[in-house]
Parts: sequence; C-alpha cells; structure tokens
Amino acid sequence: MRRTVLAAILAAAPGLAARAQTEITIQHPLPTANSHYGAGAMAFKETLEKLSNGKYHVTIQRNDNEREMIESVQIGTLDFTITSTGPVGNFVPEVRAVDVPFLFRDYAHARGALDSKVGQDILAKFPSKGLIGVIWMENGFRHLTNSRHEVHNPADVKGLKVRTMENQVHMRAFSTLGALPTPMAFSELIPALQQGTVDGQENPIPVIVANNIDQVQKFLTLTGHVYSPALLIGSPALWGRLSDADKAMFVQAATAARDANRAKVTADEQNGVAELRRRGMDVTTKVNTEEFQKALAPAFAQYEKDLDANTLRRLRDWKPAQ
Ligand code: EAX
Repeated sequence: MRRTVLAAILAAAPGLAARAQTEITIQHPLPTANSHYGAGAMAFKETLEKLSNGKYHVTIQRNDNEREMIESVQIGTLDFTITSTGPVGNFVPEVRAVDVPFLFRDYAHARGALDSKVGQDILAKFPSKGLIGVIWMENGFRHLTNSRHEVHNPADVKGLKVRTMENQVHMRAFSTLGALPTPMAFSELIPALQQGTVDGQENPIPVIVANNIDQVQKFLTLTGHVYSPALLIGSPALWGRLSDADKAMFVQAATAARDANRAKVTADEQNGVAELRRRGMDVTTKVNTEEFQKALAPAFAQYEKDLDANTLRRLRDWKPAQ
C-alpha cells in the first residue's frame, strides 16, 4: 500500500525528488558585498551549488558575534561560519599558537605554514571539541588604530585602552606593552569607539576599510603586530551526515572560498591604506618593529610556557619547499 502511495505522490509531482534541496547556512561577521569574508562565502556558495547541481542551496548571513557563531555551529543550529581565530582558542586551545604576535614573517609564510602539515595538525584538534575545522582562511595582518595620538613606538601605546578580541594571547601582548586591553566581540566594537569606552582597536586593513572604522578612529599605525588567520568551521551534525562524494564537494567549495578570500585580502592590502588616507586617517607607516618585539619579550617567554612550544617552532620555522 505505502509503495503505491509514494509512487502516486512522485508521479503527481514530477521532479519532486530532483527539486529536493538541502539548505546550508553560512554566517560571517562582515558585509558580504565588499569584504574578504564575503568574497569567500560567495565562492563557497557558487562552487557548492554548481558542483551539486543544486542539491545544496547556500544562504549567506551576517552575524558580527564570532563567539556566538562558533557556539551555534557546535550545537548544530548553524552549518558553517567564517570567523577569525580571535575567540576560537577558547574552544580549541591549540589554535592559540597561531595568534602569537610577530610569529609569521609575511603573507606567504602564514598561508604556507597553515596549509602545511602543522596547520592541518591543528585542524585535527577540532572534532574532539565538537567542531570541524574545514580549512584555514585569512583575516590579515592586524594594525593599531586609536583616537588619541600618533603611535610610533611601544611607549606610545602605554595607557591606551585598546579593544582586543576575546583572545588571551592578544590580551597578554597589549598588557605587556602597558596598554589596557579591553576584550569584546566585534559586534560591540563600533559603539565602544563611538562612545569613547575604548581609545583604540586593532584589525587588518580589510576589516578597517569594510567597516568604515576610519569614521570613529583618527590615527592608524601599520604595526602589523600579529597575523590574524580565519577559519571555515563546520558543524559535526551536518558533516557527519555527508556522503564521501558530497564531502569532497564541500572541501572543493571550501578551497574556492579560501582562495577568493585570500585574493581579496591581497587586493585590499594594496589599496586599503591609500583609501583610508583618502578618507582622512592620519597613517603612520614607519614603525620600529624591533622595538615592539623587544618590548614583547616577557610575553613571548610566557607563550613558550603556556602554548605548545613544538607547534610554535614548526609554525615560526616553516619555509617553502626548495
Ligand atoms: O574577523 O573581532 C575582530 O576584530 C575580527 O578581526 C573581526 O571580527 C573579523
């Protein structure tokens, strides 16, 4: 009897099976139209929908609370998030190693190290914490902005109330410099800057440009004090249901997302500083990096104790294959 009814339903609605779509939702904290995460999310959507012939339909949403998104992915109410590693170390402690200031020499070093075995070994720590670290993406090298004065050396940072991400590694760095690190979610940042609750913040050029942070901050110093990785994190509830063939499609879509995201960061890095100057920011480009690194020595010593020293060494010493 049941088989007949099912046959009748399928006959009555031709293409019903073909139209059966699985909805996938991905969230990230930046404007989709013009941001490096938005470029990644769009590439993920286009690639997965194309490869699956429409079996999967991807909806992109903005949510500027990264900790919240990670929690939603963990409990399965959200399928994917693109997030900076900012709060991720609170879920997967091994990730904190990648947040150490001045760890990566440049973009090629960061991208190469994270895509190599040491980066994959860190992603392998996610499932036991109820998350799938699908692929490393990119936020960019972080620079300091503030509303008080130009910053040229570590002494200029002393006493500044600086918003940091909810990230122990970054907070230690700023307190070591004599600043007053004030952790908060990205969603609270602009109001805090508008109300003067904090004097400054630090973010990559693409984030500063995409969120018009120049409207609430006068001074930008290209400290490049830390490379900020990003991640595409998936829900184990969804990931565990995928066939191997479908998983391969998701991995291909994730790779397309990473490549589009990194290409947008590269473009923003080339044009962003000139754009921020055009918008009226006072930009300090000459920074005595050695002085900042010297001032951070006590923090580096603590990181060697608190974090996995071998992972730090593998990340720091990574070089492209000759
Ligand atoms: O991931 O919170 C931050 O400062 C992050 O850089 C931002 O959410 C983009």
